[in-house]
Amino acid sequence: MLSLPSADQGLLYQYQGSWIPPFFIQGVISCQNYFHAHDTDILLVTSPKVGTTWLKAILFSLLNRGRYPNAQQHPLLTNSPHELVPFLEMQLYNKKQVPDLTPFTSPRLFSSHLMFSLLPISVKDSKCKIVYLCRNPKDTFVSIWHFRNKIRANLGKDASTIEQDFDNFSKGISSFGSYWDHVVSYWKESLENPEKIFFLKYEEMKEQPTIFLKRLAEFLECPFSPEEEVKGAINDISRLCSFENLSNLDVNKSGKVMMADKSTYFRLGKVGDWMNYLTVEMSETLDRITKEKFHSIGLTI
Ligand code: PAP
Repeated sequence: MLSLPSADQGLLYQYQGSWIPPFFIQGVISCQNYFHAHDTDILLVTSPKVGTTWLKAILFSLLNRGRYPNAQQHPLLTNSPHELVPFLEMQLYNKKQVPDLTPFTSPRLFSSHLMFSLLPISVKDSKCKIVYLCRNPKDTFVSIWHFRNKIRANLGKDASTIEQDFDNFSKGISSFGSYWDHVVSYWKESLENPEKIFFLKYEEMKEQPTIFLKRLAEFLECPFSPEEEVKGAINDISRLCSFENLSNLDVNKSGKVMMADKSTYFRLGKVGDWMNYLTVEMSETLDRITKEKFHSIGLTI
């Protein structure tokens, strides 16, 4: 690993064209070597801080809706979404080179922060479906900055200024990124292979959760029946997984998951908080890069 180029004071290493935190590199390599996707698997892919925790809760609820008719006994009331839908490279394959996946029943639901080019070959070769979530780069960056400062505080380190972190992010140096290459890699694949990759935007999901929940269920081949719709099943899932509900559950207020306090995965959950943090110049820089990277391929965020 020491031979890999590093950045951000050794907090990121360049591996196969992506920036990976050193404590997850072994997990990335093991998952690339040993994870065998099933045709029925579902993989949620995101770059960090775009709403992964939210989509994990939504996908788990959607796929298991027949199993938990009693809302009082729903697993999300007693488990973090990250415990119910683990990351391949940061949780399962980071703990063990070949983890036991037998407890996961079909359809198995996992998640990953890996860029498309870094995914295990079997994910691409199988009929396994991918749900990709992206978020506008400004809110994503602000969320990353807050999260990293929480982690720094836990480690007894000084907070870093927004300017320091902005410089790296805008140069493409961010966990599992660059942010833009990550989004572009899945956007292009989703255009070529819409049956395999469903491309979702945080902002759209936030504005019309029930519409996108319905589309997600259709993509995953478990559409809501007319009876379910009448009973309000879509709204029930939307409410269960809302920021207000999940962030107020005791299970998400204490304890740790993936080295961070569970509460740090729930900060504000809003669109447009970047306006409270970025200067005009920073905002213009991100707009310019985003335009350069996204507009020619028809992607607007
Ligand atoms: P991860 O990549 O480390 O798993 P992720 O869940 O993607 O983190 O990002 C956390 C962001 O999602 C936070 O955004 P913020 O800092 O701008 O507030 C968090 O608040 C937001 N988030 C978590 N749960 C929800 C939810 N249920 N609805 C909307 N946003 C949410």
